[in-house]
Amino acid sequence: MIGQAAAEQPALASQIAETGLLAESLWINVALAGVTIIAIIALAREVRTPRAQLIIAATLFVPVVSLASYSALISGLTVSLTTLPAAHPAGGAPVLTLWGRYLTWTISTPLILLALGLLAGSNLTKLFVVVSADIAMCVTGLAAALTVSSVALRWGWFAISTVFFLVVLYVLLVEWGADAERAGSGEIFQLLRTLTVVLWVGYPITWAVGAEGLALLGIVGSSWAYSILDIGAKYVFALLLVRWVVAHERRIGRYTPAQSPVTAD
Ligand code: RET
Repeated sequence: MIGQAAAEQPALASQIAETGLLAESLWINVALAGVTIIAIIALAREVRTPRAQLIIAATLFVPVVSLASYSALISGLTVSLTTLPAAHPAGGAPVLTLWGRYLTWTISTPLILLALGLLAGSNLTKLFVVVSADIAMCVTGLAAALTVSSVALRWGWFAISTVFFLVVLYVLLVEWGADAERAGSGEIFQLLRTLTVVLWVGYPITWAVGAEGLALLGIVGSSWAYSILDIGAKYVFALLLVRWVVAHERRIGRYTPAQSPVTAD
């Protein structure tokens, strides 16, 4: 089994390299993740306040994870040939599934939310809930992509993942907005939240219309859609956030996380 997997890896890597424009959709992210890492380090080199450093560290690991994720896809490591159920629009024959994306989102998206939550001055409870819901969203999204027993079960996983996504959206839109106003980071938080919400909604849409779902987009189209969303949701997001934190380091140092009201029991 292991021997077979090892033998498949070079074949999968060459299939990616030889499928028109697929490899390019991956390499562009390797390059941009690299540029973003260097830019963050250069921008943040003088930051000394621990809270600002923490926000920047969380943000820095977003392109770091992305670089690893895209390299794993290009290597053929986190890619499989999957035979989807016959009832699926792309069913019957083996198709390339880039499932590594869903796997690595379980690491990169919590980092994005950690940075946003710290920026908003969130309390630990909300941070815990949002990160847990987010990880659950990614893991059930991975299950949706890898389930081949029936098309209905694939969409069932998609629906479960969407419920977790709604929890994430609720905290972002309702809870953290108010926290950020109190913390004095309202303006940048609104901007990053809008960017995040608009782009993140694009991921389930891409899943639904892309190769995993209705197959209106093929493998290459789906991969480009995710890659373009990633450029905004990770690199543009990270650079905007770090630039603001560097310019407002002292204000961030004065934050105290919002406390839940203490009630006597
Ligand atoms: C899936 C399919 C199942 C339903 C939902 C999804 C949502 C995915 C999201 C991904 C965000 C990814 C980011 C990655 C950056 O590294 C799993 C596509 C709701 C919101 C921002």
